[in-house]
Amino acid sequence: MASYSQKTYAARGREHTHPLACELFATMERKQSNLSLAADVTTKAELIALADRVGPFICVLKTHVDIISDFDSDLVVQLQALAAKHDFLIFEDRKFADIGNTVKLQYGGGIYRIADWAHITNCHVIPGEGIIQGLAEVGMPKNRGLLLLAEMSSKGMLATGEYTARNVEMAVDNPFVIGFIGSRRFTEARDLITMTPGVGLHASGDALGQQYRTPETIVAENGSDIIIVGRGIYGPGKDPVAEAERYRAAGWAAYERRLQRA
Ligand code: 6AU
Repeated sequence: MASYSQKTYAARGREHTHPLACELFATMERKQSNLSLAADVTTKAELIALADRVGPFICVLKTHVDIISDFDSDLVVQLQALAAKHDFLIFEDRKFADIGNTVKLQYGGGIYRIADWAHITNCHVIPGEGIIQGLAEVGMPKNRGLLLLAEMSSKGMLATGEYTARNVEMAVDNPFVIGFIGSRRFTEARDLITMTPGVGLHASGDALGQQYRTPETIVAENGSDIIIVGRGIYGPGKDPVAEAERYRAAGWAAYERRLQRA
């Protein structure tokens, strides 16, 4: 059987069993975009302005709501309006890491009420499978999806070997999991989506251990599905609209090259 990474996003969207994954693939195809913006800005106004400008070029807006100094429920309303206006999904990069009972409370409640508005979130499986079960109890009824952090992009990261392999086993077994954060396609057991951070066309890293690879390496060679780009788009001196279109085009061209190789 051909690898899922050799099929079109459109075909994968038609065949997927998770409605959110179907929606994501359909969005990618409609917008010809496998680009997710990592919007690591620290005020409500900056986040809304950036999402509005870059929205036309992305399939997923990735947020860290706990870095927003003036977070309030109106931000969520505005982000949802922008998601509808520009046709993208929202991924809150919460990286849950506690026992099932605690993450249920963190995901569904608190100030942020993440499960009410984020289509996608992610977790570390360091506590064992209970974390996925806890998150699924809150997220499944709302048609949300979960990504497991099978690998990380930073220098010296510890998610390797057996740990990564256990992530893959847990993902295959749980219908709430739609994919991974990692650098490559991990399994053909079912169609799990890989989203890859640490993508940059120019820089090789930052002063705090981040490491960058190109869309060509990640999508065309490694078989990952979505590139996550932050400072490459909105960093100092950058024009976010021009950079977003550059990364969208580079990500999509790498996907088309991958299909040609199939
Ligand atoms: O492009 P950057 O370096 O400005 O931003 C990368 C974004 C940040 C990180 O929190 C996130 O990607 N990230 C993640 C995610 C998405 O879970 C995992 C990882 O291993 N490395 C990483 O940078 O918002």
